Amino acid sequence: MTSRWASLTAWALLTTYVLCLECNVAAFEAALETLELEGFSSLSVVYASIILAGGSSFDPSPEYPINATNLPELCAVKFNVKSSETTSYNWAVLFPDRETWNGRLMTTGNGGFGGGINVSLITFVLETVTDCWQYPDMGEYTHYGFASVSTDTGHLSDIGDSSWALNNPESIIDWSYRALHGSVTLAKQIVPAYYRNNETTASRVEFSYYTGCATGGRQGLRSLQLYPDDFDGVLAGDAAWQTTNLQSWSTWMPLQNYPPDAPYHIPESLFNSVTARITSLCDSQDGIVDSIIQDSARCSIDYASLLCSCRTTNRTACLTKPQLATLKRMLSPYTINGEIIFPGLPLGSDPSLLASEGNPIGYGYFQNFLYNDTSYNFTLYTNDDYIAAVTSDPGRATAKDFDITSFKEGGGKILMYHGYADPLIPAGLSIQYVTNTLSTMGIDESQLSSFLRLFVIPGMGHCVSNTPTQPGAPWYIAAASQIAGIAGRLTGINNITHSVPGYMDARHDSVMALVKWVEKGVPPDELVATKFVNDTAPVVESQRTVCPWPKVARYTGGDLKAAHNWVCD
Ligand SMILES: *[C@@H]1O[C@H](CO)[C@@H](O)[C@H](O)[C@H]1NC(C)=O
Ligand SMILES: *[C@@H]1O[C@H](CO)[C@@H](O)[C@H](O)[C@H]1NC(C)=O
Ligand SMILES: *[C@@H]1O[C@H](CO)[C@@H](O)[C@H](O)[C@H]1NC(C)=O
Ligand SMILES: *[C@@H]1O[C@H](CO)[C@@H](O)[C@H](O)[C@H]1NC(C)=O
Ligand SMILES: *[C@@H]1O[C@H](CO)[C@@H](O)[C@H](O)[C@H]1NC(C)=O
Ligand SMILES: *[C@@H]1O[C@H](CO)[C@@H](O)[C@H](O)[C@H]1NC(C)=O
Ligand SMILES: *[C@@H]1O[C@H](CO)[C@@H](O)[C@H](O)[C@H]1NC(C)=O
Ligand SMILES: *[C@@H]1O[C@H](CO)[C@@H](O)[C@H](O)[C@H]1NC(C)=O
Ligand SMILES: [Ca+2]
Repeated sequence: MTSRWASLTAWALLTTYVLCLECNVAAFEAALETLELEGFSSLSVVYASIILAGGSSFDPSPEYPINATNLPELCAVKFNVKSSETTSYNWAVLFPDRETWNGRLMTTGNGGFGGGINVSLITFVLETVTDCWQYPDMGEYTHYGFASVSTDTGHLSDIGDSSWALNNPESIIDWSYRALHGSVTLAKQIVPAYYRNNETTASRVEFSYYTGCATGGRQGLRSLQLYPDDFDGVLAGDAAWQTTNLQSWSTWMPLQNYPPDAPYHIPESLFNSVTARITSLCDSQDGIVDSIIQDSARCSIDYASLLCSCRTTNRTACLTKPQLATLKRMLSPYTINGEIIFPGLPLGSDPSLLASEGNPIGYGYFQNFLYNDTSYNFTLYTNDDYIAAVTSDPGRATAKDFDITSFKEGGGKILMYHGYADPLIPAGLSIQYVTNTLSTMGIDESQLSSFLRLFVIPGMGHCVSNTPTQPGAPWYIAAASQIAGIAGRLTGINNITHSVPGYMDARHDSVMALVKWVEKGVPPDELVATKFVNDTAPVVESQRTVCPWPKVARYTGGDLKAAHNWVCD
């Protein structure tokens, strides 16, 4: 009773005295005093500042490696929350100005083991994987009118770097779910306080959304399992939801191709050219020769045709018998005693990134999350390590509480998508999430679900591009991190800010599709993926309808590059 009174008094005081929250540290500190923020013993304001229209980058603590640019006028605030005796996390909000705010919250996630409200570029082997564009992504969402939120999940690191987790179970919990949940819980109270004025005393966040890819996808799915009230809608891409099994498989993969002088070893360039050959074998099986594999699951190849023979003149795209066995293992599910532990990479995905000795994303988990032993590496991996991972599941990171009845009954919607040629997380993992969820909840899988839909996007790689061997594949749906792939951010070519330039609607923009589903009850029966010329907006090269699993887009004739010539079957 007392605390309820205190709370009511606090709200009244806030209404009376904090008529219009200024964008500075002192004002936010004063506002926090008046809010009753139970369970947040130590919460401080790190930074608060106005950014003028057209402005960029704002976080000096530490300076952010790539700036969010072309921002609308907004107030940028960063907070720090103590999460245990030994740990804390940072989180930030970008508040668009009062006239622009759409009444909604958009929270964005992270990538890999990354933290630091950081953009991370991870370079291993010869390829660069971009992931976790928090500040640029947060900036993007303010252009829609969202107040946008993200957290560093309690540490600074690149996506391949898990050294922060060593001997540090509290930080693992922050990374798993605690920092995200805390950030959203606080944002739901602080955001309305910021926008309140003397005419509107009761404004609140009307809808709360989430978008993230890879680890970001896991964060979204885990969050709605543990905290069904945090979000009304979740957009989860290439979701790394099955942490224990994914990390085991990611450690097992390079071991299959090790050591480099073994007869069964496949060098990276050979993986690339063999993937190109497999792609051309599958391409026509969907009826259209367009360098895009429309449905890998329905492609079958004669592996023997990849073997080098005495008649093979081009030795750069054929395999020896032992190499062929390696390739087959990598594209098949990982099994232990006949039980499927993890789906294989679909035909058309290039295993070389994971097959590399330089791949840190698997064994780092065993070093730092599981064993506190930095001498562990992938060459030591055995199936017992998988058992150990599943038994302890550090931080309860694995999103395996499939019964999400309370999220569903609260009206929550989940829009998943997955690159069919993602080389780091097989598309089958998202399919498995859907089938596990629907079967756990007793929902007929043959029906398109009323609250959970998955779009598998042909030819798309990991989160932000098509795979190089399917160069024309339309992949862009304005989902998490994707703007980086079309906006010339790395080169500064143009000033694209958000959504699908020229096509800002719920058919082309997955964020808008999710909002429409949640708020209007209209589910996405199809989306349109876009490919821009040189992956630089706004000139469109082609567009294609993508469909909710298990439907697949079928060509009906006419211009291959026009979405209306593809229908969901
Ligand atoms: C980001 O912006 C800040 C402030 O304008 C500037 O000092 C910094 O050099 C920029 N960083 C990059 C990577 O462009
Ligand atoms: C971003 O990640 C890099 C690489 O791990 C790290 O050195 C840097 O401190 C991080 N920056 C921020 C702002 O988090
Ligand atoms: C790793 O270190 C932490 C902190 O010292 C400890 O709580 C945890 O039990 C350790 N894990 C193992 C497997 O030794
Ligand atoms: C608050 O009310 C006063 C008097 O009605 C008005 O002049 C002022 O603009 C209002 N302030 C805000 C922030 O709405
Ligand atoms: C051999 O195959 C590779 C990979 O498919 C291809 O790039 C290359 O052009 C081929 N070389 C010749 C001489 O055909
Ligand atoms: C892996 O660890 C073993 C045992 O510590 C060591 O002998 C080996 O050189 C390491 N291999 C790699 C590739 O790091
Ligand atoms: C964005 O770029 C376009 C074309 O380069 C230019 O016309 C426009 O003025 C730019 N807008 C801003 C806000 O810089
Ligand atoms: C695409 O890139 C090529 C080669 O760099 C260039 O010649 C062409 O003008 C670009 N097209 C567009 C639409 O930007
Ligand atoms: Ca095709």
